[in-house]
Amino acid sequence: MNPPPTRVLITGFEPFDGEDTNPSWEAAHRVAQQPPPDMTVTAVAISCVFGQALDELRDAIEEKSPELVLCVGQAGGRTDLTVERVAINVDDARIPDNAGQQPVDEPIVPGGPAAYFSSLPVKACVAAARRAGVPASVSQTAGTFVCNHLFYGLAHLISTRYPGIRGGFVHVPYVPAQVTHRAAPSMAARDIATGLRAILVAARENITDIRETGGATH
Ligand code: PCA
Repeated sequence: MNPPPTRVLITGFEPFDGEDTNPSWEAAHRVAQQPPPDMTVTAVAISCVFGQALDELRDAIEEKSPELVLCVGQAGGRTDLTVERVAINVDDARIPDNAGQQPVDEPIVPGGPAAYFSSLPVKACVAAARRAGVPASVSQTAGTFVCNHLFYGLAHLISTRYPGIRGGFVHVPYVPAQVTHRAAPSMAARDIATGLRAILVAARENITDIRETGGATH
């Protein structure tokens, strides 16, 4: 008998910073509609609001009992899918969130660890996206806005309440419709979704990471 399908929660964000769309949600939605083989994927849209984003994530985890969680966010200006290595315990917002909050140098979890590493095999995820024909790389920083906030909150939940879950974060470029009037890199939502599917499969199949360079000199 086949094992039951892997339960996956994928999240994307609502638009922020005056944009009409958020590629992370466009792609997450596509992955849920056409999941990889042997996975059931639920997509949840997360508010771009400090605090509230974590409440929504916790509710979704409680409701869906996922085994794998992949949170996705827009990183406008990046050229490829970037699998985040580390989440840090600080909110430092360059722009207000969608509720007008703009925290500066505040801990996400007071007294919590300075940082958490992704519990996904980041190198294997990058390699899998590349094999699927989608540009990807490791990122050493998820920033200090709501995406890092959500990633840190996810890692803290896993560490303190859900040790059986593995989860991580991927930043994605703009979609073409967002850059028709400016010189910035973009990637079609269909291609982003293809990369995310490959990342999910790699995350399920690789409990330990592969050894491959993915570092940066700066
Ligand atoms: N990107 C922002 C927050 C929401 C999103 O999609 C970030 O990188 O923090």
